[in-house]
Amino acid sequence: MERIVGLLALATFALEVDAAVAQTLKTIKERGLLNCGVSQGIYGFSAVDAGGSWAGFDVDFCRAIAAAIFNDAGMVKFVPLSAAQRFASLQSGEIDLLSRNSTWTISRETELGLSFAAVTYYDGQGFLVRNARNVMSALELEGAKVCVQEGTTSELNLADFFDANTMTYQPVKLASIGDARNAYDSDMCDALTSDVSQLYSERLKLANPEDHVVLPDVISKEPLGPVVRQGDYQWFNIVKWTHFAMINAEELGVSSKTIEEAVKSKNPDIRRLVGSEGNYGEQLGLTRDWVVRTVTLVGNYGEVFERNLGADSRLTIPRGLNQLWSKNGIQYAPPMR
Ligand SMILES: N[C@@H](CCC(=O)N[C@@H](CS)C(=O)NCC(=O)O)C(=O)O
Repeated sequence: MERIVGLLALATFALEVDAAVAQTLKTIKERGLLNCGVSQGIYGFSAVDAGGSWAGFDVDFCRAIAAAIFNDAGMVKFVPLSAAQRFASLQSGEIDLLSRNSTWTISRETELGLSFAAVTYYDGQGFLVRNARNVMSALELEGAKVCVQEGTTSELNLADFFDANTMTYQPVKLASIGDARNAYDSDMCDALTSDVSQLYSERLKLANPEDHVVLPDVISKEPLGPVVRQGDYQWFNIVKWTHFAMINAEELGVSSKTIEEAVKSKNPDIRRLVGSEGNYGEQLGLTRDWVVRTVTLVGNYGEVFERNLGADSRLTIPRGLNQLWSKNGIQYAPPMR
């Protein structure tokens, strides 16, 4: 008996703890808006388009979460953040979610009290240089002045790369991506370093993009993904499983164009994904049809990739590592059952 009482007490305690920490979703619902931190302007990831709306891969991830919660992908307040501001903004509660080309590293979890929920984009660091410099590899950058943004993994990897290859360099550290690009464009630096995807995007903004090339060297692993505060497992799961649901949707051929058939499908994997079977959405604190909402209003992973970064965009970045595991990439989602 004592044991049962003990267990009940433990269960009640667990529920109380759950209720105490599972506040993020509740706060967002009460506010009627998701506060989502994005970068200040990286074409393809998060930038304000000609019509004045935020657009991009990271922006669409915020919208996917808003769609799952509100059945309205527009219920997002985008908060543009520099590299140096981004984690403090999440820690202080100014934003609910950080979706801003941020690299998953151990110290960002152990020192900052944050958790990366998924890897939405597998990237690596590279260098952008002028064609006129006539170099084929980053190993030829001895003595170069390199523009880099402060407070990033790029700054740290840059130092490691030159050290490891016993080469000298001069870092030129800038606070914003705009400053870094302008410094490079006005010849203050011989090279600009950042995540390769961002270099492609920055290249488009230079005065003469065709005069610049992204070198083939990739000097680091940059797994980029959404970040939340530690302690709220419900919110962590919503963010993580929204990404997984978008991957699973692509794998199962469920897209914004096929969602109506998917809802009527007899395939058990699709039935569980769209909520015709099982109750995973409600278990997350959402609705049974949360994935239908996300896929209808924003798309599956492949649609979001192609629209913002791939074949349907100005960047035309190949899927590469971000292809599904079943097509030789490494994007892989656990099953939904
Ligand atoms: N993935 C790296 C780099 C991320 C980063 O902030 N890169 C810069 C350089 S392109 C950037 O995105 N800046 C955009 C901004 O400041 O809005 C990290 O997490 O530290």
